[in-house]
Amino acid sequence: MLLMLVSPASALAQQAQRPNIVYIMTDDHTAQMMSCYDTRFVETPNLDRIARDGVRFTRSYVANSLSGPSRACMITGKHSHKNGFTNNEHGIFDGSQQTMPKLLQAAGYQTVLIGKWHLVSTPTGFDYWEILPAQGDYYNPAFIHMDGTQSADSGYVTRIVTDKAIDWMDHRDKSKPFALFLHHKACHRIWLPALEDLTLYEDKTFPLPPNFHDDYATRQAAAATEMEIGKDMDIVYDTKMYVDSLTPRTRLSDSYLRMVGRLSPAERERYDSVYVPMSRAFYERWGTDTDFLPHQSESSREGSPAAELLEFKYQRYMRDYAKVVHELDIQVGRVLDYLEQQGMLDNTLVVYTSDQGFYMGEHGWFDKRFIYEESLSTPLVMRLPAGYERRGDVTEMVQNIDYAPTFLDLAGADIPADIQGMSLLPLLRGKNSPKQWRDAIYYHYYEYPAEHNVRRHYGMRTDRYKLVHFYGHDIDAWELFDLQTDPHELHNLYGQPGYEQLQRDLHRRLEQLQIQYDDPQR
Ligand code: SGN
Ligand code: CA
Repeated sequence: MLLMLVSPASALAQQAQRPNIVYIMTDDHTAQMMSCYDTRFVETPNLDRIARDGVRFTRSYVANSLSGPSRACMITGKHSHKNGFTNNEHGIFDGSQQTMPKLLQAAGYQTVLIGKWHLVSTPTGFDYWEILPAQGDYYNPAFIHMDGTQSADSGYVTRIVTDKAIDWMDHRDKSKPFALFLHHKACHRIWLPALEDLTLYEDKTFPLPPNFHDDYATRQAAAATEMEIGKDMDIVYDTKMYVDSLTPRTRLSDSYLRMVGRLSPAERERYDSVYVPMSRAFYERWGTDTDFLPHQSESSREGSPAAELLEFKYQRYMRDYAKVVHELDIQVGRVLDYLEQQGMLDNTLVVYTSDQGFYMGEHGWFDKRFIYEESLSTPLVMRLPAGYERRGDVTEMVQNIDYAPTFLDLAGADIPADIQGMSLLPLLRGKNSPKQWRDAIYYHYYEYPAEHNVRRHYGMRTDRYKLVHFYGHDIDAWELFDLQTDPHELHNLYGQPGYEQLQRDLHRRLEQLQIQYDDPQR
């Protein structure tokens, strides 16, 4: 009989060799603003590095396109109705439930969370955490520590969060594998850039997306929203057109001043040296009574004042967002460099994703929430540990409820039966796709009434079609899109002659998904 003896020391070595997980998640970063997904807008060489050396998911979706709910889906591997955190406004995450970080911990991983949390309750399942209060601040941000105290750090949030993460990795217990949840505030509204990046992109004119001028005909819920760049983006708060002596103080300008007011006098001077001259030129052109600015709804005929203002707001929005992405890209590069220098890259799964996608002018919008492509999608690129052969594009439909089972699978831990997502490891292990994969993903958004006025809806996306139901006491509207012939989702086909059979089939599939995921709302 052959007796295999494993000494405690070698068991320990084996433990330590299980792959680490560096799970970088940003806020509101969308694939249109990553050069490995879309070359129209910005350059993100470090994010592209992850995709180039690993995989890029081309059909990566969220289950509920909003920060808190999305994060709750990720750490539980369950849809919102199961993890209980359906919306930001009334939610408080029940941290006593089963979560992926807790299960990783039980499997012998060190777990750490740095940055945005946004689940209201105190984080559970982490050996160490340091989080931003609520949405956090870009400048000289405060952090909440494990003992409940708060203190502010000096500098720019994206850099500080990265510094803390690298510092933690440097001082960790090296006998164990780790899972680092590195969660940025960037690129959340109001897109305040690092002081080093203030002038970046100011000479660039960004192209308009093809569905920028959407009249929302046939889509009742889309027409009712308050997230249009033209009518809802605020000139002072969002586009930063503020001069002390000129701009009237409003609730939103007060919020803006509170955010930039975190800068020291010298920093503020540097900030103002870029934004104040721009603002002066703006008020010279338009006058100082912003209530009388032309609105997109008036008429955005080419050459009209409304069209000029709309274009101005779009360019300001794109430039500021791009500046924030630039710093993010640099900081992700620092993490990759650190892992490389430490010889850890080949034993680490590096994941880069966001809590949802975002509209960069598609449908004339900013913000997210809808099941329409740009916010249903979220960027997802991964650098794989040794032994995982897949490279290039992964085209299967994946969803953020899949991260929990994926990480558990990678850690060699059991995946509890009540987890609703699927481990992505079968997609990553070999050079090719597995034969069987899901044919549809399910989505449910709840936050209404709320900011941006997006109605509650649930729906499903298959490879080619999307079926959506907007519901509420005064709305009962269905939408159907053929993404192959209408990738910009402008033509609602629901109820149109010729689509009866398809509609019936999609209804049946949607109902099956609601039964499979046990969603009581149907
Ligand atoms: C804030 C923003 C909204 C945004 C939500 C949710 N307003 O309320 O524009 O939709 O967060 O964003 S702000 O004036 O406070 O910036 S989420 O990503 O956190 O869900
Ligand atoms: Ca978000």
